[in-house]
Amino acid sequence: MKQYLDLEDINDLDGLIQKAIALKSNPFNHQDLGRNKTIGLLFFNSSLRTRLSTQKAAQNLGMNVMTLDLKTDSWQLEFEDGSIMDANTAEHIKEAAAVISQYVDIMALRAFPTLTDKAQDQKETILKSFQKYASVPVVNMESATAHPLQALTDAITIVEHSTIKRPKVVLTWAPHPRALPHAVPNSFAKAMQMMDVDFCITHPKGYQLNPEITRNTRIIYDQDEALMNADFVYAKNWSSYADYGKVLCNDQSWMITSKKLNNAKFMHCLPVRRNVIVSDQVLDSDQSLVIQQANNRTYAAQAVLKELLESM
Ligand code: AN0
Ligand code: CP
Repeated sequence: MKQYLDLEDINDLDGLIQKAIALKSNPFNHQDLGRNKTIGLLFFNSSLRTRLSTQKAAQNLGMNVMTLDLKTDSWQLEFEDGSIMDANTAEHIKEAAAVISQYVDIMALRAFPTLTDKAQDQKETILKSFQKYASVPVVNMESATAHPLQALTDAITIVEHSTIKRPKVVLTWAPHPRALPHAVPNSFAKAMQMMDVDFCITHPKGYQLNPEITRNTRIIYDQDEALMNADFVYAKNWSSYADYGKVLCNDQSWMITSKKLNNAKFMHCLPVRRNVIVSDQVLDSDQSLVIQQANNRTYAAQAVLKELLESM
């Protein structure tokens, strides 16, 4: 593996899932692989899980870790080519990415979408600019349109907890007071399309995800119908894609309750708003996998970093 920008960078998803599960049993088996190698974790946005689990994954492989909060601790970056930089931006991505590449062997980046400029978000301007001007592999820690470390985690969790060969997996939209990105549902949908699962998506009208991503997936507008006989229910809020970045409805009847979940397992990437996205009763029950999911973030990241280190 030369980079991890999206699910397409994975050659063999089933193989990578098995490698992650093996690392979970023996996390310190490859301590020499990362010796004298450094990863730089670069954040434009907040994070709890991604920051700590990626650091832990790198440390398990013997790597050194440096973290930079680009929003608060560094210079404001310019991404436009040929720009006359006489306003707020102090440093161009050309220098920034080239300089950081001299300090690190792998660069990992978190950069959320604007949710106002659809064209810029869809082009992945920030992630792609780092990749263009960096001379080291780049890892996506959630970009404008994708969260592939989360999706790999979710795939691992489903494999670990499946009791049948081809489980039914439902991605359901759930209400949230603020406009949220499409990255998590996009990447989850892509991962499920790569796996042998019975997958469908349910959301209110107006919340269709990018049709290029969901084109082969069943969309069911009736949540109760979609949830019927589900083995895994993955809840997530996202803002409208068609009416870009807008919150069109906040219908509380879409919140996941014990009655809706029935016998399925509950999944969410976290952070989750209790009693908005999902009821306390579900989150506090044995049917919730959210804590196990968050644990798997370490082994998903470790599997990816191991592949990158082995390709150097
Ligand atoms: C982010 C999102 O929805 O993409 C990060 C999730 C991992 N969530 C929030 O901003 C609450
Ligand atoms: N799931 C996830 O990416 O969480 P953080 O935003 O806390 O990193």
